Amino acid sequence: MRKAFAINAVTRMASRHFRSLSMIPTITAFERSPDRGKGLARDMRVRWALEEVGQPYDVRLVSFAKLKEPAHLALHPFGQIPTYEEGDLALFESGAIIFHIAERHAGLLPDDANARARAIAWMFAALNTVEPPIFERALATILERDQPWYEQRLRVLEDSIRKRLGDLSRRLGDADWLDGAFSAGDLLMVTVLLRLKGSGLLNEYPNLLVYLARGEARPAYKRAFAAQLAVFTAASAG
Ligand SMILES: N[C@@H](CCC(=O)N[C@@H](CS)C(=O)NCC(=O)O)C(=O)O
Repeated sequence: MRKAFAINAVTRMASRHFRSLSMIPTITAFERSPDRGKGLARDMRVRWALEEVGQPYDVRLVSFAKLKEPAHLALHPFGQIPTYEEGDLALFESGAIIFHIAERHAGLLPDDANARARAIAWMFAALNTVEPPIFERALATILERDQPWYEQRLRVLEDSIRKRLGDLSRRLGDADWLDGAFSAGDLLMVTVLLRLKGSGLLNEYPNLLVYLARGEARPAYKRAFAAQLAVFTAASAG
């Protein structure tokens, strides 16, 4: 009985492994990214994760109108990108997608259980603690620029961002990555910080500037960036 169970478990593991090797996942991305190819849309982080682990992928481009149609809403309840389809699995939320990729492939999460748990904590920290004020600021600069409260709101948001950046900068110190080797936590943190490029806010934290540049210098990042930029360039030419 016990032997049969073990064989079944091995068969399941082998079939999972084979599926993950043989199936090309499809992700969704904007047909025309509002960031004009700067790599800020969240498909970029998924592309980067897939490039890091060497997993080929297909991309289905989606218009803003299509995002809110039933076919896409069946994949993504909030009508957004990115989504991820792999065989009979459909996922939404960039963090969940990257976690899934990191679980299936080597290279984005350490093998040691405690180090792995800490890397996952950094994934949550990037998305849950650092990204919100940065994203709110980006939205405010687009949607609230003409409002009488704009300057005050910007100041409040930038104070929150500085607090997060100061803490992050202190923790990073002169290390290359947040906790040992590069992980999915760094991948997400770098993509979150990218939105601050050009804001001047990162200039106050030289080690974060270097950290960001270190992320952007990774070959997998460059391939992902070029792929998403190619979509924007083709859409602009057409
Ligand atoms: N928390 C989600 C956010 C997804 C999200 O905000 N996607 C944006 C593009 S980066 C989008 O699809 N916006 C269009 C919309 O919300 O209508 C994730 O990390 O995947």
